[in-house]
Amino acid sequence: MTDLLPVRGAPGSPYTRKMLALLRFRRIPYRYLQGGRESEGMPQPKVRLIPIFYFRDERGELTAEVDSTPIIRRLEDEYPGRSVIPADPAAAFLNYLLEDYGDEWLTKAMFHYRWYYEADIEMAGSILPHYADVSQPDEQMALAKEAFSERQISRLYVVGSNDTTAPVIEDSYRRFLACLNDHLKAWPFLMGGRPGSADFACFGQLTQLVQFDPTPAALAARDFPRVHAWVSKMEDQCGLEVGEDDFVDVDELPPTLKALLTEVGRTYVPVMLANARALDQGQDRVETVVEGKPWVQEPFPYQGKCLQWLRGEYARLDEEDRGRVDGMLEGTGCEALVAPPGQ
Ligand SMILES: N[C@@H](CCC(=O)N[C@@H](CS)C(=O)NCC(=O)O)C(=O)O
Repeated sequence: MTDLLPVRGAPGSPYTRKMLALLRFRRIPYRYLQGGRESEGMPQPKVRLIPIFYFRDERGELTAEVDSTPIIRRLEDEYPGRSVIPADPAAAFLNYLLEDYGDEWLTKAMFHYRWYYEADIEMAGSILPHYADVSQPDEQMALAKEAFSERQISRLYVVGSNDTTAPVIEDSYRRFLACLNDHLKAWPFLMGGRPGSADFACFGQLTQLVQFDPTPAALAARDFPRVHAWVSKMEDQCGLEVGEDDFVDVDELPPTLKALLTEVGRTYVPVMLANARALDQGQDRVETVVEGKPWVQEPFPYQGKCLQWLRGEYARLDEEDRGRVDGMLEGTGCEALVAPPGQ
């Protein structure tokens, strides 16, 4: 039997969709486990999140790993070819930053819309519990709907969705769609002529925002049909043939990517920095201003780590590539992410 890579996930999980589309593009043969029965006997990961990847360790035992960003880098080492990380270190930094923006900022819009508005709560609560097993009786599903919705709504605070931040999140979702729409007029992917991991990260969140949850999906279908089509096409890019030079050239950065970085600088940057400050100072509240509007949330330790990892990527660049990255970030607001402390 071919050695299929087992992956556990669910269709309503943006990170699952990120990774399945990436596996398809990379032509890595996998076995998709949906629900408990299919993954019986599999080891448990340290943190209970999906998607879960089951890799073999050096003794041939299965180990359960979560967290898509490092898993993507491991897949690059274990399965050569059709890379989603540009070979040019400066382009790889851009890709890393936009991947983190997708994973850590766009997910705020995803979680917010799903569990904030009545129509979206109703739809997600009714459908998502069926993904574990579609044959469960209706009565059981009605109970699951209640429990699942209550649990998710009670966790809105984790991503920082609340009455104060709702306008910031919603304005930024719209502006992101506009930026992506403009970029797609000239390029098939965020990273140029072939997709990078950043494309898959943004795609994953958009599978839910653009294709599932009624409030953000209606907005996208009405105003951004091009983005809607892009999301559908991204799902399976296994037929795309790619060349080494197809990633975007950061020394000739398309203005649409500069505009997207400027959008990242407006929202993700101040919130990631304020979160890191609150964590450093042991405060129990993150407070900042985004686009002239207040932002308040509880500190999010995982996103503090994300910022450290991003800074690690920057620190690893040699002097010349760091200069190229600095040139790319100049004037976007993203410089602050990697500025030396105290600046
Ligand atoms: N940083 C992780 C995030 C994964 C994540 O947040 N997964 C969500 C579903 S999309 C989850 O498992 N949440 C906990 C739960 O549903 O119980 C990654 O990139 O894989």
